[in-house]
Amino acid sequence: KNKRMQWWTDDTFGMFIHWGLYAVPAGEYNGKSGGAEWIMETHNIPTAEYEKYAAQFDPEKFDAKKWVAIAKSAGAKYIVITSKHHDGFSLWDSKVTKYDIMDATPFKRDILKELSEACKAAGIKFGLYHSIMDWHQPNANPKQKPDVKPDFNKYRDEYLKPQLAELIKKYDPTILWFDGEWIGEWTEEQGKDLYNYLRNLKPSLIINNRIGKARGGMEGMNKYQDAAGDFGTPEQEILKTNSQDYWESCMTINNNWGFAKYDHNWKSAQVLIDNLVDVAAKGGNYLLNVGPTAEGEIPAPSVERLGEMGKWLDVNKQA
Ligand code: FUL
Repeated sequence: KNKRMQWWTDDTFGMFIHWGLYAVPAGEYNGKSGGAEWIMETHNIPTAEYEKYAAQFDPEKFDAKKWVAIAKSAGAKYIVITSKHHDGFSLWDSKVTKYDIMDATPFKRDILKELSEACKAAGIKFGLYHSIMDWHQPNANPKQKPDVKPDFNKYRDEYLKPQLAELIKKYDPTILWFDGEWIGEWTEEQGKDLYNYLRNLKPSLIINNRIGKARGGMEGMNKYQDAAGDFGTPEQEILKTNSQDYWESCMTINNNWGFAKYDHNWKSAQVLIDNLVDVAAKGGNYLLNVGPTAEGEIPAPSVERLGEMGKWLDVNKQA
């Protein structure tokens, strides 16, 4: 087994955070419910209109220490937060765009900086989710500007890679969790190149299999050998049997990843604990998601359930 992966397998349990401009509409557009972090696509919101959410993103209650304390209370050992989701908005002060937390919002606080520092202080590992698909970059999205021919390689070389280099340099993530790899422009070869590029910048990095194209649907495990990435990514499901391959099930506590005000379908603490136990017994990791509000708070039903998981873990701790 791989030494680089040791801490990750030992840690078993992480907290996923989906946060961005989509927290502002919170699953409602023009009086219609639907979508959360996908709302731009769900309601076909024009870019210029979606961009306006940035001016409203002012999460006064955001407190990185509090979020990290919530993760700790659950017994989670690492955090993975969306540096950029499919909507293309960056939660840190990125040098290659103005579509970020410092330049486009009244908040003007570097969320990744605050959170990475709070994690470090608390002994929680810090990881980043980063979408390859980008609905905001004209070169990555053909829908963007009909008069411009998208140049995906330009997006990859002059935007995606520089952003990732910034993230590694500034926030020293332990995990990079890719997504949005299913777009036609992205290939397994590009995934391998990017993987090597990133490991070269930080050799100890752990990277999911969505950096390449090997993932078989929501089950998330590789369809072929020698695929790019270090671990499989079942989504909203748990493997039926034990696997020798590295894998991590990511799941929501309610139905959505991003905050959606209409979504009250919270799983019970018991179900969440059962899932964690099931995943751990089958040799996997469990990445459990929270979707903070536009005010900067992790919803109370999530906080409660995470706390109950932590209490259960304390009582049932294995040697
Ligand atoms: C999916 C994404 O499209 C969802 O928005 C979410 O980020 C989930 C973890 O991965 O494929």
